[in-house]
Amino acid sequence: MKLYNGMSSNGARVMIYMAEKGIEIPTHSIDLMANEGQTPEFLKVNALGQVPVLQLDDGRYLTESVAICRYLESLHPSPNLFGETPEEQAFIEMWIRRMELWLFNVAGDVGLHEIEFFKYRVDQNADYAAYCRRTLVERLAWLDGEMADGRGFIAGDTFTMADIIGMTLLFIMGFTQIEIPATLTNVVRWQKAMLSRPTFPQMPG
Ligand SMILES: N[C@@H](CCC(=O)N[C@@H](CS)C(=O)NCC(=O)O)C(=O)O
Repeated sequence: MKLYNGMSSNGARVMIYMAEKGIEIPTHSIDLMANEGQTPEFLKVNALGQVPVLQLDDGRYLTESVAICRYLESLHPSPNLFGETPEEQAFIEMWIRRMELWLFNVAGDVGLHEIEFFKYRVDQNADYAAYCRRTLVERLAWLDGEMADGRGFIAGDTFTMADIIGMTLLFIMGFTQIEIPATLTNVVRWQKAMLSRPTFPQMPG
């Protein structure tokens, strides 16, 4: 297997996942800041020009960070990060989707619509970016209510893939300088725990 990866929030999901599991895979680094994702050579790997991509031993290219982690989980089931029982798996899946679709994507859109580098990726819209900033804080307040039962992690009492999505959410919030309001004490407690994990990605530079 070979991993194509680069410094990015979605790429970080796979890096954190592998570090948490102690998995090592030869990695081909793609310099996204130098637009290496758009070279004809890399577009043959992923026509969307995005990382991460896992090349399987039969040559096929598997994209999508969560699909890659799920595949690695089936090869390396322990420690378990996607749940064991049908109920654990279903609730972790629920939280993976909530963290990604409800929180991470809106935070990602702040970056896409505000950061100069992305101006060739989307038609940047400052009003939409401001809406995403407000919406993210409202949704973090929702998450705080969900976590008011005192759980240590997003999906319950153990660290799972849903926390990894959350770590990459915190990572992009660092880039876009969005702070969690101190009143959201449950989310702040979880944030502190995530930031202190040795696998939390370092900001570049
Ligand atoms: N849904 C995909 C998203 C992948 C994605 O958006 N990757 C971004 C980095 S976070 C990328 O490679 N962008 C390349 C570019 O904009 O040049 C996943 O979860 O892997």
